[in-house]
Amino acid sequence: MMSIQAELILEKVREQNPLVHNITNTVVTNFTANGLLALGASPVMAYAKEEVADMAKIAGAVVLNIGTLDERIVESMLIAGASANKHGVPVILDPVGAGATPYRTETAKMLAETLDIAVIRGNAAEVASLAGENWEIKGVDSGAVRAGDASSLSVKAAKQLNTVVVITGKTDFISDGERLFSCKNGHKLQTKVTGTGCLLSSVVGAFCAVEKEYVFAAAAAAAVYGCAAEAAVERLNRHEPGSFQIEFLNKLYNLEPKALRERMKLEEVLA
Ligand code: ATP
Ligand code: TZP
Ligand code: MG
Ligand code: MG
Repeated sequence: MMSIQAELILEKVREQNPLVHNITNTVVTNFTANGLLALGASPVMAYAKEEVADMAKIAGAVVLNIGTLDERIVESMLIAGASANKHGVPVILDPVGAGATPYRTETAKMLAETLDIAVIRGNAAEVASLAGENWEIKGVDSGAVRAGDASSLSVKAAKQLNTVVVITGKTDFISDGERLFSCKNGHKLQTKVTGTGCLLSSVVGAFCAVEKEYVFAAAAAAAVYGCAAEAAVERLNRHEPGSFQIEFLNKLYNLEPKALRERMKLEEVLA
């Protein structure tokens, strides 16, 4: 059973300060940029079709997030993704709301089929819709999910889509179709702040920029992220979303290796 060096990968992000090119949604743009900065990465948001190929080429990772889609964004995503693929830059896909409307589902599928995607990160219903299954979804939020279902779905989707898949929820599952990791870190206050899933997808991008074994990068990102959330909650006087959001950014910034070692609940499980 493999143990993942999350601490070392986090250290590399902080040292190397990778450029993460995000084509993301209008809801989470500022939170994503601040979260990546706090973590030690260098965020850039660039959408114009005239420049996305050039930006993707020099980035450490490209994150495509379909949260507030339109025709122009899709065109830019295809150009950025093709450039990233050509230059060996990992592409992360967040299929926000796939399954909720046909446009989202079809666009997410088309991106996953057209581009070489390193990691897909979504909730269970979103990933299910990419794998051709129909799970309950309301807007961008996942319906009730049983952990057993999400774990086998992550393996199935990773095989089918030939990529690493991260399904988040109370327990996160990370699989490349062969190996499967579970991560039990995190706090339910994360579900009360919009963009915590989207930011995680960009954090996965930062980790993939410094660790080429993408299944390890993605698992480490999920663990670091969940541990930062737990440590943030411990600093709150009251468990409320507004102050949690701020403390969470603080903990992405200053989560210490020792705290990570002590908290981390990341393990390999049988696929
Ligand atoms: P959704 O829209 O369904 O909330 P999302 O894209 O926002 O999906 P989440 O599944 O909420 O993404 O995951 C974001 C982060 O929150 C992950 O780090 C995940 O581990 C954590 N998380 C989500 N739900 C819980 C929970 N009930 N308890 C602990 N951590 C959670
Ligand atoms: N609507 C379109 S995108 C978006 C909303 C509310 C943000 C979703 O963010 P997350 O990270 O999936 O909670
Ligand atoms: Mg959420
Ligand atoms: Mg989401």
